[in-house]
Amino acid sequence: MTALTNDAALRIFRTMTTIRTTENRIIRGLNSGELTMTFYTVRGQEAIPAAIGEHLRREDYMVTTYRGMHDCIAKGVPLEELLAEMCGKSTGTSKGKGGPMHVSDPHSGLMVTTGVVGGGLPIAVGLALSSALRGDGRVTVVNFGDGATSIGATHEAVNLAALWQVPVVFVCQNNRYGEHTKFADYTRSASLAERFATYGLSARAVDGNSIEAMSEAAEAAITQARSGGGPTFLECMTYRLGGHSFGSTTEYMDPDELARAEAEEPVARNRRWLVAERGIGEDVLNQMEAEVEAQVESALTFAKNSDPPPPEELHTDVFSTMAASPR
Ligand SMILES: Cc1ncc(C[n+]2csc(CCOP(=O)(O)OP(=O)(O)O)c2C)c(N)n1
Ligand SMILES: [Mg+2]
Repeated sequence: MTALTNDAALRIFRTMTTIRTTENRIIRGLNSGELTMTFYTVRGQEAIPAAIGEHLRREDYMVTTYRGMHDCIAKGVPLEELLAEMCGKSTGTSKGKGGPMHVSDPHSGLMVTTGVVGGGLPIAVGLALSSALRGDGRVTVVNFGDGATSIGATHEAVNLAALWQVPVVFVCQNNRYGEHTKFADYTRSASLAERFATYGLSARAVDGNSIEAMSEAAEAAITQARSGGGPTFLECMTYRLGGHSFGSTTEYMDPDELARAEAEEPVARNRRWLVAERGIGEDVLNQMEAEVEAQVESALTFAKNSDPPPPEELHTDVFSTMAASPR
């Protein structure tokens, strides 16, 4: 295991800042009517993919969910094309026909975004199996929520991955809520890592809001998968700092717990850590934040200035060959 350098910690924090700045800008646009899209907050979950992205290669595969903007950014999907896709524009990763819940960008290894809870895991195990058969050295990372651990497909996928020892990392982003239901109201398991360890793969819980802890866990899991050591299940402990989706309430959430999580939210927390424990200067961080702010604004301008796909392209890219029309 290599020690986390200040350069690596700063790269991870920059990715977190890009994610947070992009979300803040989208929320501002949605609130004012400037933007229209479905949006699932990733606020509070930034450190997980930012640390994972630091240890992945461009050709590695990633699978994510509707709550996946942070994963897309961390995997290296170009911000302009990502925002254009989310805005339904022809310059987007899928020419604006996928939208925010179906982002895919094979050029950067972001293979699938799915709205089907638990649906990503079998796809990821298939991708990892293809890498094992081809011997291409790629690792697949699949992100999913805590609620997805109550779906049958999740268990089928983890079981087969452990049996076949394919190069996959299961990243459970445990934000303590499945839609409007809190963790303790849908399972008696205290620890998902302990429950999934019984399938016979490496499994551990990690502080998903710490750059240092997440980077160490990600590096270990990715190195193990790449070297043929088999899959890992990471239960990344975090907290959803808002309602399920844009416009939905938080009234069913515990207000004290939410306030405590907000006080320890990962962007501010890791910024404090970089200054206090890593000796990074405020000037360095301020400059980075200003650069990111400008980059996000310019990417959004690109997206806003792009055209939607033309009506005559309605059926293009939908099927590999158009099926004959029924009579
Ligand atoms: C198979 C399936 N069942 C139910 C839903 C409805 N649904 C959408 S999001 C969600 C909650 C999932 O919670 P979790 O896996 O913890 O992910 P999070 O939203 O917290 O990221 C549910 C039940 C769905 N999209 N797919
Ligand atoms: Mg959840």
